[in-house]
Amino acid sequence: MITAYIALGSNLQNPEHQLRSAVTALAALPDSRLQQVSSVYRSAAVGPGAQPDYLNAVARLLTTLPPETLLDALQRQEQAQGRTRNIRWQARTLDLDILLYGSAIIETERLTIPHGALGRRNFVLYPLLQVCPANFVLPDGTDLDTLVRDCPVGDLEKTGLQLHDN
Ligand code: A4P
Ligand code: MG
Repeated sequence: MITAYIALGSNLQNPEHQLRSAVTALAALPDSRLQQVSSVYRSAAVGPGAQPDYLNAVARLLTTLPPETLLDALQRQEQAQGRTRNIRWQARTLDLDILLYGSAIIETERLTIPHGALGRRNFVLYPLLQVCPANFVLPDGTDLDTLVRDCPVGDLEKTGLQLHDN
């Protein structure tokens, strides 16, 4: 089994409900076991134009699905939850990104792992820190603790919402 970390984000059509549905879908993935889901964090949207606030979380999943198969399943779930893809960074009902897939470094047309935004976004780093082992080191040798220390918490706010019985 590989340990994969999945980032969840939503800022449209009842984001809490969107994240709950996504977690239910992650728990039902074949050849996988959902182990833990972080707290839900709220923050203003990063990107152009006025948009509703986001809710974000990170899930830890054990899986034997190959990365592309996992991506297929995540994209199907985004579609099932009404995601449309037009403009980059537009508001969305659901975004599911593969942050990490074991210690793999993958650079293909469809996949960049570790995910490109991992190192610099507070709404990814803080929830990731909650669900990964202490002293976690990324595939390129960077410590997660250092990245978190160097990433201001900004307006990121931990909500009391819990998506999974960890
Ligand atoms: N892709 C490549 N690598 C991966 C990966 N590791 N996991 C490809 C998932 N997909 C990956 O994704 C576009 C393509 O990325 C996919 O077809 C896949 O083959 P997308 O989800 O359609 O596009 P996107 O999400 O609009 O683009 P991108 O660059 O992923 O956007 P971001 O960087 O995720 O930004 N503000 C707050 N507060 N919270 C947020 O969650 N999210 C965004 C989206 C902007 N602002 C935000 C938040
Ligand atoms: Mg995405």
